[in-house]
Amino acid sequence: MRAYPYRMETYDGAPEPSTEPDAEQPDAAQPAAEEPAAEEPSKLLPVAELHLHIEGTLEPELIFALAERNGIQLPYADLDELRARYEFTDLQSFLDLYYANMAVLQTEQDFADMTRAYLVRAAVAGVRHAEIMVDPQAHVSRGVPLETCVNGVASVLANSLEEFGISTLLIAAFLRDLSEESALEVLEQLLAMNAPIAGIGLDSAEVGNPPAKFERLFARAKEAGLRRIAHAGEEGPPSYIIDALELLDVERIDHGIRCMEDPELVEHLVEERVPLTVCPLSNVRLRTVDTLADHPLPAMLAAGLNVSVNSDDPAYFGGYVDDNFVQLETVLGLSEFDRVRLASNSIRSSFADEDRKAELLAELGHS
Ligand code: ES4
Ligand code: ZN
Repeated sequence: MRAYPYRMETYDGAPEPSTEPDAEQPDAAQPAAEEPAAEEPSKLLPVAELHLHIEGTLEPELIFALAERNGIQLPYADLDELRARYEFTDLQSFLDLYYANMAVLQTEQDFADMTRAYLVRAAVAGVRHAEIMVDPQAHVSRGVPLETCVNGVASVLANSLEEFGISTLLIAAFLRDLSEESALEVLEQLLAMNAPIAGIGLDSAEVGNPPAKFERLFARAKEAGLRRIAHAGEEGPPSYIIDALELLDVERIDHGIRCMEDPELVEHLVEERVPLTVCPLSNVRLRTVDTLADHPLPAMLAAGLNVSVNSDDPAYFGGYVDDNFVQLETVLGLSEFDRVRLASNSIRSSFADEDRKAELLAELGHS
C-alpha cells in the first residue's frame, strides 16, 4: 500500500500500475535494464481510451488528500474504511459512492490535480489518446461553478500531448436521472462560455431513463457541431441501444454489452461498424456479469463487433486500461491478435483527427 499522507499543495501523484510496480514515469514502457521479469509481460500496445469518467479516477488517497486541503470532513475514518465501501451490488450502489466522493472537488486546482493524476497513470497504461467524460451537473448541483470544473480539467488537457504523449478530448456527459431541461440548461451554458468540449455523452442511472428522454438535448448538440455518445445496454435492455442510435443519432455506444441478447441488433451493429466501448472490469464490479470468465467480450469479437477495451471508473473498479488487458489475457486467454484488434478498434473509433489516427495506427503496425 502507498504511504499516506501525500505531500499536497499541488498533487502530482498517481496510483501505481499493478503490473509494473517500479514504473513511475510516463515513459515507463522502456524495458528495465536489469533483472528481467521471470515471465515476459505482453507488449504494451498504443491504445485510445474512449470510455473514461474523470471523476471515476479519484483514487482513495487523493480523496483524503483533497478533503484535508479543503477542510472537508469525510464520513470515513481512514483509507481502509473508505476502501471497504468498494463492494458494489449494481450500478446505483456505485453511483451513490461516486457522487458522494465528489464533495472533495471544490477548486479548479482540485479538478486539475485529478486530471493530471489520471494522465500520469494512463501514460503508463499505454494510452496515447483519451476522450474524457466529465459530469458537469454533478458539480453545478452542489454549488461548484461550471467554469471551475471545466477549466480545471481543460487546463491540464490543453498540454496533455506535450506533457504525457496523450492527445485528449473533453466530453460533457449528462446525468440521465435528471431532467432534460437541466441538461439543456447546462449545455447552453457550456456553449455560451465556449467550453472546449468535443461532444456530449449520457450517463448515470440507465434503467427507467431511456434515450427518448433526451432527444432535444442530442438534437441541440448536433446542431452545435458536437460529437455524440451515450451509455446504453449496460444495465438497460438492447432496445436502449437501438433508441440511442435512432433517436439520439449517437456515433458510439458506451458499454453496449446487452446487444448480445438481440441477434438482429448485433447484425446491424456489425454492418454499421458501430463502436462499442466495453469496460470489462467495470461490468464485473457492478455485477453486470458474474465473473470476467463470463464476460461477453470474446463472443463480441467473434461476432465481428467493433469493440474496444476501456476503464470507465478505474479508481473504483480495480484497474486502468492495462489492468483490463492483463486480466483479459490471464482469465480469458485473449490472444495477441485480439489485443491488437481491440487497440486498432479504439484508435479507429476515436474522434481524433485523421493524422493522429494514422500516427497511432502506424505505431501499432496497422497503417
Ligand atoms: C458510470 Cl459505469 C457508469 N455507468 C453509468 N454512468 C456512470 N457514471 C460514471 N460511471
Ligand atoms: Zn461509463
